Amino acid sequence: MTDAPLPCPTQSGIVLFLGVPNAGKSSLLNAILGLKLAAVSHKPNMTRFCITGVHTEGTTQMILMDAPGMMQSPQSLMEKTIQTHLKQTLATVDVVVAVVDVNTAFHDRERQLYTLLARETKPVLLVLNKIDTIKKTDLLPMLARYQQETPFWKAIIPLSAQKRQSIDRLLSEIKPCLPTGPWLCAEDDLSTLPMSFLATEATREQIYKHLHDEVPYHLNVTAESWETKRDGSAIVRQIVWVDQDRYRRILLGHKGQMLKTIGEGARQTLARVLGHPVHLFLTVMVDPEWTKQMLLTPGGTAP
Ligand SMILES: Nc1nc2c(ncn2[C@@H]2O[C@H](COP(=O)(O)OP(=O)(O)OP(=O)(O)O)[C@@H](O)[C@H]2O)c(=O)[nH]1
Ligand SMILES: [Mg+2]
Repeated sequence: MTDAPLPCPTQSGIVLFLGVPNAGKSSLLNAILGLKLAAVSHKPNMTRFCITGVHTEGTTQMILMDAPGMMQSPQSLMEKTIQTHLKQTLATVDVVVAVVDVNTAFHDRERQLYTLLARETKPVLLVLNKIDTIKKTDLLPMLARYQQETPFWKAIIPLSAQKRQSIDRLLSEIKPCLPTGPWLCAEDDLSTLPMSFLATEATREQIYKHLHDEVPYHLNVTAESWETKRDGSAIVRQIVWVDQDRYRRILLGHKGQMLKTIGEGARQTLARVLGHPVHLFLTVMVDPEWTKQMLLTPGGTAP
């Protein structure tokens, strides 16, 4: 009689990407998933809620959480709420990946991150992102300085999220840190968040891309309805909330052309992620209280 082989144990866990605004956390999530799930912008504070992505490979499943950027001194009620939620999230995850832009590696605003993580008992990894922007000879002294000044990292991984360099190395360093246990999601799940919410992020990304710096911070996008047609396409309706009528006019643009451009960009992103055609309809509404509504209904659901 031969013994049947033991079933291969599965591993699964929650991995949090933490870093200051603009470090490249959302780009890293997208690079691992191989698709554009999280909104990316050159303007800081793009991400307002933790965006999750599910990466399943072999026997391992990682729930990746792309967090809002850590702020030294949050000002508004919205910023303060986001930062409190961020610290609460840190307590619930299995692994922390600190994401740092190599160009700002030892700036003051990064220090709060190192101080916070030095106290952490769970595995903490350091990603040095955007290595495509510096000379290789500048990297070695930086690595040495990290090892000397902040010796608590389980591993330091220099990579480029944008160029998708060394992403496999990061995944292989995360894997041994994950607990053994059943998967938390189905094998083909993309995210733990509803697609209707992720779709609002695609629209917000396009608004950040096309409009003047001032406007994006004065708006929110919420999901209104999502209808799947028999031919597999989706009819998606969203509302863009602004707090003043002048922002509504900027969003609409001349003869509604700006809103049309924004909608077309978001529609294309969504169609790529979903793998089927999308018809996206955007409405702009004015509500001076939209930030309060957003805090009451986090996750971007319609107020
Ligand atoms: N050159 C280069 N640029 C990158 C890389 N990764 C991200 N970026 C750029 O850095 C900017 C910020 O990227 P995001 O991914 O939005 O950064 P984030 O950390 O999620 O920012 P917040 O959500 O605001 O906290 C964008 O313009 C990205 O294209 C990289 O590896 N190389
Ligand atoms: Mg982000």
